[in-house]
Amino acid sequence: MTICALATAPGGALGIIRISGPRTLEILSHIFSKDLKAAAPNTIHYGHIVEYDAVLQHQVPLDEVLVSVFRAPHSYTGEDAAEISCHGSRYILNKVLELLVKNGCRMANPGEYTQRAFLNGKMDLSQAEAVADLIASSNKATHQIAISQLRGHFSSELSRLREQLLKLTSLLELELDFSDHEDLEFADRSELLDIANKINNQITALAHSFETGKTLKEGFPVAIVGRTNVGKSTLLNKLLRDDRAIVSPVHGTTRDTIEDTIDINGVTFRFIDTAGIRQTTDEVEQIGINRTYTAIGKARIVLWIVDAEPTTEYIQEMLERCKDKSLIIIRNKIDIQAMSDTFSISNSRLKDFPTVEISAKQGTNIEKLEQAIFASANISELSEQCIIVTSARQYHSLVSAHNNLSRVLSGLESGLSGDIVSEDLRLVLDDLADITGQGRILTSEVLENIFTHFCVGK
Ligand SMILES: Nc1nc2c(ncn2[C@@H]2O[C@H](COP(=O)(O)OP(=O)(O)OP(=O)(O)O)[C@@H](O)[C@H]2O)c(=O)[nH]1
Ligand SMILES: [Mg+2]
Repeated sequence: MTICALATAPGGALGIIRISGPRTLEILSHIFSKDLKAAAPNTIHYGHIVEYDAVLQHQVPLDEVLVSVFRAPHSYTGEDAAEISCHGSRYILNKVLELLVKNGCRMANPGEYTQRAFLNGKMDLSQAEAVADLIASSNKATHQIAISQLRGHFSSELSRLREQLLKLTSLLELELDFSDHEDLEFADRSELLDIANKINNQITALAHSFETGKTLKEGFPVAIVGRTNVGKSTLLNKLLRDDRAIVSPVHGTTRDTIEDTIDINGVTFRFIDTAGIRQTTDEVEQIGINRTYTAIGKARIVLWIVDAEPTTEYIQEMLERCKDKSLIIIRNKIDIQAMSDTFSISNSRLKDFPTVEISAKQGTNIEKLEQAIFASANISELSEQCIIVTSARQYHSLVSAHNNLSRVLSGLESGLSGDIVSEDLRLVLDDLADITGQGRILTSEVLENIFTHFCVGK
């Protein structure tokens, strides 16, 4: 079936309509001023989209366009395909789509072009998912991950793992083949264990990268916490360069959490301003403070703001709450008060945390703070080759591979017979194959799940 869709967002100066399928050029020829049926691959044709006017009884031009022609298999989908660059008028674009449908096209489903590209072997499933990530990428980090996956770095890593698994399988088979010959030694199981362990480590590392991938997509959560009136909301506004939260000298101004994102060095951080921590009998304020604790729980990085030396009990409480977080201590309001220099020294428990002195109000040292936040996120420079798993589907396959491989490992350790271990090994291979979709029969449900998240036209 030949499909068509608008590939660009409405409202621009130009609009691009994509067509793909065996009848592309024939259908186009009905509505274009030139016959394109014999058009050469990778050529661009200038002309008019025309429609028949029943009153005038002849064809009238609808728009002046450029048509790019691609021939199978050298197109995005692997089929005959074309792109019409029209003027961006909603009327024109709808009309062209209407004409295409009238002449035999069907409107494409979300992601249908990419789905066809996958089915025609132009890319594997992990690359197809990277296409959606690339379109959705909003910062340097997520762009880098998507482009790396699209270029097949993840796929090659998976095929390396597959090779090692096949090696393991053949060593096990060797063991089986010779097990009847009592005078021959079995394949050395410690060597097999060694290989299996290495594969398992690589799979685990890939599965772990999902957490980072998710965080990079959604933004690193950074909670801004401290006592009332220390300048948390002022700092949030400064970081966002926007008057987002109410600032006032009244203690307990912020009741609810307020959050928004900014990019630092191409990575998105999500800042969460919270209610100030203090003893209170106000019921609503207490709910707000409980939310502050929840925000700390969810954060990766905590900015703890102080405008005076904190008490021992307060330090104890905060360190307890921020146990597994990256903690940055911020001394605010340096414009009005030089805090006692002994503050970080006298409290030896705070000595090892990065400390930044700022004036949130005047914007002093905000950039220094941003760099401290970036450093705390501990994102090693994302290289061009970096592999970070961003799809939940891929993550689940990796977890399943890890579980099956764990059974292989314990089977090898406990001296289980080779054919039983091989069974589990086969499951690991299947799990990895699920990620790329290669050599697997995928149900239409699986495919639909992947491609419905795409936009129409991609
Ligand atoms: N001089 C000076 N004043 C500041 C600075 N930062 C904040 N303030 C003032 O301190 C007061 C409290 O600021 P907020 O940002 O509302 O403090 P908060 O921590 O959000 O307070 P709560 O929401 O009540 O917990 C306001 O009057 C701010 O103008 C600073 O760096 N220097
Ligand atoms: Mg506030």
